[in-house]
Amino acid sequence: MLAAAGRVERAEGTDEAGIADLAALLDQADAPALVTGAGTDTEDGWAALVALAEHIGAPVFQESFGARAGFPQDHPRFAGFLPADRPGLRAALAGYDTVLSVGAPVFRQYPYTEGPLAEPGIRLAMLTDDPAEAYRSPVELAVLAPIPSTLRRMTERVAPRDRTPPYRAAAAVPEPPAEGRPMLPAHVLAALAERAPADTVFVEETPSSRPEMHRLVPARRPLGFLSAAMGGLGFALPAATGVRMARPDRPVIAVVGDGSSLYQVQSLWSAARYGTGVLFVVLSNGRYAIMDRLAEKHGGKPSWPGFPEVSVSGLARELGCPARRVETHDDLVAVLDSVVPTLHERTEPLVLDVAVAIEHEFRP
Ligand SMILES: Cc1ncc(C[n+]2csc(CCOP(=O)(O)OP(=O)(O)O)c2C)c(N)n1
Ligand SMILES: [Mg+2]
Repeated sequence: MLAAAGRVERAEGTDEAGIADLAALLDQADAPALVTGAGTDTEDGWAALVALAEHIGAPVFQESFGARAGFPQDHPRFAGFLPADRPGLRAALAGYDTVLSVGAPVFRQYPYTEGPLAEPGIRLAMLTDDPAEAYRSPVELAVLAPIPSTLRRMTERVAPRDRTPPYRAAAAVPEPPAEGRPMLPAHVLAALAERAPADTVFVEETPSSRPEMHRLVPARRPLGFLSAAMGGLGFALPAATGVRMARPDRPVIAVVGDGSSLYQVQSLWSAARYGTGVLFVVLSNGRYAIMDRLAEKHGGKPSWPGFPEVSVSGLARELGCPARRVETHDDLVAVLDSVVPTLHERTEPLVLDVAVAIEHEFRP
């Protein structure tokens, strides 16, 4: 398959031809699915995609490894995150005959695996306002146009379909760890999700527990999820600080791996210096756990050491940023109960350096 679009149509404003082509594609489908991503992450974009998904009763997947959420992840039409590998992608899309991506490339993948992105015969198309994304996506049709207005006009044109039942059950929340057992990342993420207001901006850089974060911490408002697309490290701590400065009306929580935090730890000085009340939750397992898992998968042993002696809370304090080490679930719950309700007003940042067990399985 050529890694390029078969045909690219660029709309100036919202072009009639592009709208008609996309509407026809959906009308011709027996089982359409939608995929969304960073390009739809505005108030307008979410509302317009919700309207289309409800009108045609289609599931909406979130792109893998994306920078932002394009659809409310607590909506009954939300179908979860696409897997990042091709066999996983093919399996996730196998039940559909037409897949329309809105505001996301077709498709982000990691790591590379052989074979097509979707089973042969499945029609792939996209609506995007990003020319580069359109030209490098192997779709039969890419329409370049402003996303929200195009979605609204498509929804007026496409025939409505019967609603099918919701696609996903709510995520199973883990029981707290038994007495004397270590916390897992899922315990921390569930405790955050339970307490965080719906308008929280979660900034993610937690490599081995990202799938758990996606499962347990749904984005409920536009700008509810931010990440460095494709997982380059060094983004989350300064990004969270910057977002809080730009949007002081939104609570901001960064969830960051301990290894990842070391790529950017000096930014905690800025968070303190500029009085930005971000909650930084560092999942401290003393390892580059994901790299260890990848090395094992390739039949090798990691050539990099663990770093259990490194104290991220110690580093934070030396940089002038208030910080606490958290070792037990009771302590975690107590500190979150006192801090999370203050996040709208806070001007003092806080690092929680949370001891978690190493994950021994990882499926991106
Ligand atoms: C700039 C950059 N350097 C290196 C990597 C490769 N890398 C991906 S994850 C990772 C380690 C992450 O460790 P940690 O944050 O502790 O997360 P864990 O896997 O333990 O959950 C590294 C080095 C990267 N993605 N980006
Ligand atoms: Mg780690």
